Amino acid sequence: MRVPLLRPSLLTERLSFARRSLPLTIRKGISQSRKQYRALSPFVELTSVRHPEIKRGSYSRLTDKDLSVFESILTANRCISDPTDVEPYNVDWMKSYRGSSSLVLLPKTTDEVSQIVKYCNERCLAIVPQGGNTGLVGGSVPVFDEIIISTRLMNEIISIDDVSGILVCQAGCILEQLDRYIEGHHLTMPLDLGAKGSCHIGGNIATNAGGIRYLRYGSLHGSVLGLEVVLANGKILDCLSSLRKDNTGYDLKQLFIGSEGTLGFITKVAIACPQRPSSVNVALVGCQSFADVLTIFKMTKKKLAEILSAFEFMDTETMTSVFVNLGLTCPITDSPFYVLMETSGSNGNHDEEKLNDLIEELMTTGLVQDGTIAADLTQIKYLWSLRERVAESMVKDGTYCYKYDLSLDLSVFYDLVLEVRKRVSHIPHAFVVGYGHVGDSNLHLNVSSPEFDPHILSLIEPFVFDYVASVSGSVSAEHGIGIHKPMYLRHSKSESAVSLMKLMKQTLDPHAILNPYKIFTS
Ligand code: FAD
Ligand code: 2HG
Ligand code: ZN
Repeated sequence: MRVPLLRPSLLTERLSFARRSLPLTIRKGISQSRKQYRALSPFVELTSVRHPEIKRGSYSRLTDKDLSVFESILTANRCISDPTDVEPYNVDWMKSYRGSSSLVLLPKTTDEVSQIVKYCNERCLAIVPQGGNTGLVGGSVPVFDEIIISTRLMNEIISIDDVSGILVCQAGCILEQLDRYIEGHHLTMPLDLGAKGSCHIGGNIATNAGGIRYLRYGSLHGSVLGLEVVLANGKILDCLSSLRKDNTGYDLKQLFIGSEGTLGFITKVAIACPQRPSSVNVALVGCQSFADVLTIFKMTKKKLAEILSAFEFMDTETMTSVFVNLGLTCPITDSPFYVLMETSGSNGNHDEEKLNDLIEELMTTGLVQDGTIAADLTQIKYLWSLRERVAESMVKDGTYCYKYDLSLDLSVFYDLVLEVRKRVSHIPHAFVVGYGHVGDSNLHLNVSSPEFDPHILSLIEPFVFDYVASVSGSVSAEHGIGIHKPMYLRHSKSESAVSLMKLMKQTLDPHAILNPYKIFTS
């Protein structure tokens, strides 16, 4: 059923679609049997069993004496060793990776992290830094018995400067809580992502997270001004500058941004926060083809220019996943593709006029058939939830989700989704969706199935990574390499670059105690 919610004549009225409950067309469905299967298999296989090719390094094994040293640094209640309490820290958000650590440490201060890491280095005990454990490449959980050091209690806001917009805080602050805090100062965090309610700013920096406002605020390589990092030998590296400009030699903090916990443990962060926009508009439109998505993107950039703050796309299978698995509904249905666009500015009338003009033009030219503009904050949040909750819907869809976050030239961007769909078309329960940050040329390709199936994996990998390499894309646009992609690192990095990366790793972490088995194959 097509509901023409947005017509040029209605543009200024705004629509209260949230009150409507629309009948939805469900296409290739997520069967009941799949849901039952999921309920029956909560067990997550150990990564070391699923990947027997990964061999445990020659690290020491944890002893009672080690535990008492950690207890003397932290007190006993911040050393978690009860297996039931340790278990959630051993399993990643997707429930795809599971380690067998027997100890989680919860430091509160940099000095405590420094003492712990120094001791681990001397004893050759491997460790995994962990933030909100929302990472999507298995980087935040152990493979074997690595000790987990969580930033959960390192959540102090140190300072906020109203004039410069610079925030200094500990690494364990939750992204959404930081954003709420600085809202009172008319500032906003320069990144936003679906995991904001759980992910830590230290984890965001360690993964160089992208997210939905990358288009507007750019990379953390630009907004992070300073870092404090505990190195593998326990020494504290003070690069916590809060200067916008500083050209005194090598910019060392950059090394740790996106290093996935393999070069140092981030303890404090200085980050530049932009002015919070006072006017935000969100529109969701439907169109017929991916080529139309690109034409809409071009027109949107031209028309909205400086107020454009997000441009995301979802294919119809993606929408089916959020409808079926999360019970969400949408004011527009039956479109092969959907685009969610957002404006952020300081003049409501001006921004609305620009957005309305754009939508009117998109409809007049026939590029867009259906669409809606959110009328208030509740509707803005609702429209965003259709996009931000895709990852959650795909984990609910099947027990296992094969995830890819790829940088691809827009000219070949969606072809890969079609190719993968073809490759698994004979598997009844394999469900393929394509969505993502099209404004940043970042495709999210997800395939779900009731359980981890090596056959399905063999149909997707290495095909996907080979394809990406053949068109000079990147095997990771934003989630990182983690434990999922070390053997594909060279698909996107030259041999000379990998050699220098390894040299840096050896120099900074000679005993390789920091997050072993991640990024590199050996
Ligand atoms: P964790 O998952 O705990 O750790 C991630 C990595 O960082 C690990 O390798 C870990 O060892 C390391 N690490 C963590 N803390 C530290 C530290 N203090 N020092 C050194 N290393 C550390 N990612 C995006 O880029 N864009 C998105 O839009 C996006 N959306 C998401 C939506 C959902 C629903 C989910 C579940 C995830 C999403 N992600 C996204 C992935 C994930 O949220 C990000 O990678 C996030 O930045 C990870 O933060 P975290 O605190 O959970 O880190
Ligand atoms: C997003 O943009 C995240 O929603 C998650 O990066 C993507 O789950 C995924 O594949
Ligand atoms: Zn993303």
